[in-house]
Amino acid sequence: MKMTFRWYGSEMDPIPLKYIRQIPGITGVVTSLMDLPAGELWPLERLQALKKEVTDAGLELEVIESVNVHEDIKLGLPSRERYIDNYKKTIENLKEIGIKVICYNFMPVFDWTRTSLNRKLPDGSNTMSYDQAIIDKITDPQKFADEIQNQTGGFEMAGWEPARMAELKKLFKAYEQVSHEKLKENLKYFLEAIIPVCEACDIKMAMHPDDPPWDIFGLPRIANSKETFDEILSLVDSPYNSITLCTGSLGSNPQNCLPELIRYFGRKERIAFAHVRNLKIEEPGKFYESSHLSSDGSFDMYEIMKALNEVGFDGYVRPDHGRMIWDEHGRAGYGLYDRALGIAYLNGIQESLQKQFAETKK
Ligand code: DNO
Repeated sequence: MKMTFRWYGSEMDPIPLKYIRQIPGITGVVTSLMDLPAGELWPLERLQALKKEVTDAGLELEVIESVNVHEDIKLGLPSRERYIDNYKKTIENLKEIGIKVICYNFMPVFDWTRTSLNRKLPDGSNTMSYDQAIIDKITDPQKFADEIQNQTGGFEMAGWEPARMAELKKLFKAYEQVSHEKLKENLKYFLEAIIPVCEACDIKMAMHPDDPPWDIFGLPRIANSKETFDEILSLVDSPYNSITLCTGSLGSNPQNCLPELIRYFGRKERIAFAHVRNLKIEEPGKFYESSHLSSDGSFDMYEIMKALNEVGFDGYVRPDHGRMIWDEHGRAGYGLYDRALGIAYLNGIQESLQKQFAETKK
């Protein structure tokens, strides 16, 4: 497996590539052109410049997170054709710079959602948290979105693009016509159009699960369990239609057994990318993002890494949401320090697992 780190680009991320290069075991970064609204064609010249910047820093660039899907595609509007066309051309351009995996999601309106970006933990660190009871009381999603954006410390939330956030009312109205079934049909339509291009370009689409893994604000969500992902993979049965196995997203529903999901989809060779992080479930529907350490959260990180090794996972992995520690000022969940600690910890588990596997083979 290749250990990577999410980076938002030199304009949008306070962490310089040279710092990332110094994290032990790192091979590359996962990034995107964050300033481009969903649905735009990604110009080849910009991608070439990005590639050069990353490789000049001694890092690889093989994964994009994310090429966001325009809402009209998810809504199944006639205007989707234009955006699908742009998506296909973007895939072709990404091939030119050696991209192997595109992480994306199909969540209506909101990407990942938290109810606080600044919850103080007893050790003095700050973290993000989620409480369904707070969401259930919200009558004005626009007000909620504004409040969350006020907590970002001046950074744009990934996946909460300003263009999308400015249209919340209109989008909520439009989704009144979209059931879970309809959303699935719209995903099938999208995948049927783009997967042949991915096959030709040798780029895997890796769908990110819903975060949290259930419906919110009455909007339909369709990617959050073994059954739903089984269905998604069968919509277009190609190895290029694959999964980003995000432990934090899937695992916040305790009914999702993470090692089991990894074994199940890993054996089918349909996991292209893994986001490995921990969180602490406080009660059903309520959790906060802990450090990566097993004993700090609700997941057994050893078992997660073991399952990845057992299925011979050779894709990309990255640590995920870190806490804000050591007075760092950065993007919620995406500071340098705690994610680097996460990598060091995952590397430690990985080294011991590999030695154990080698021993048993002797
Ligand atoms: C949050 C991220 C998501 C993810 C997208 C993929 O921290 O994991 O924003 O990048 O859902 O499209």
